[in-house]
Amino acid sequence: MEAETIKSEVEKRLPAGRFAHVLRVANTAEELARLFGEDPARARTAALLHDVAKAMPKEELREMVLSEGDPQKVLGFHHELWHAPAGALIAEREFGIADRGILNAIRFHTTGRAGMSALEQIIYTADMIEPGRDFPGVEALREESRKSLSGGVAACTAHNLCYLAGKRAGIHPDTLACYNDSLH
Ligand code: DGI
Ligand code: FE
Ligand code: FE
Ligand code: FE
Repeated sequence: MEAETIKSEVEKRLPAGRFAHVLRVANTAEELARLFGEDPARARTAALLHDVAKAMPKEELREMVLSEGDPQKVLGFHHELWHAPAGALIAEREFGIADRGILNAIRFHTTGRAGMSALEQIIYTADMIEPGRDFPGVEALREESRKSLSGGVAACTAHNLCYLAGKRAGIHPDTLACYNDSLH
């Protein structure tokens, strides 16, 4: 599927505000890919699809995740986490994406994980630093992310962990593993 076709198919599945976020993530991901010598086209495709499942009803997301047996065990955590593995499945089954690297970038964009590939790091950070994000501290995350991919992930994952602990949210093992892995 061409990038333009993916874009218009994703647009049909998302409210306008969420689709605008997706386009900003796509531009940011392409920019980071160029900066760090990664393939901008793969970054764009992964970014366009990263939130493709975001507007699906909770019960549909649950069914989708259960269809692969919940290997990452996300269903025991907040339903905000479910759209990431569900999105990877939709990208594969409905958009015909066969590139495992792209599928994993979608799958792990919310939690991150230990040992992320460059593409996974690009999507994880682009999602946090896209120009529409305006939470306190985002400017420091932008600076770190443009210096190095691993530094960007380290800054973003530390920020996430504090944010989640601050509201007493359950921390997924991949979120924790991403943070610990970022320390060395
Ligand atoms: O889909 P987006 O809003 O663009 O961003 P996202 O998919 O990165 O994150 C969605 C939400 O998931 C965000 O509010 C942070 C939250 N989140 C990330 N890791 C964890 C988490 N929530 C819980 N409870 N536990 C986690 O480990
Ligand atoms: Fe997301
Ligand atoms: Fe994210
Ligand atoms: Fe997103």
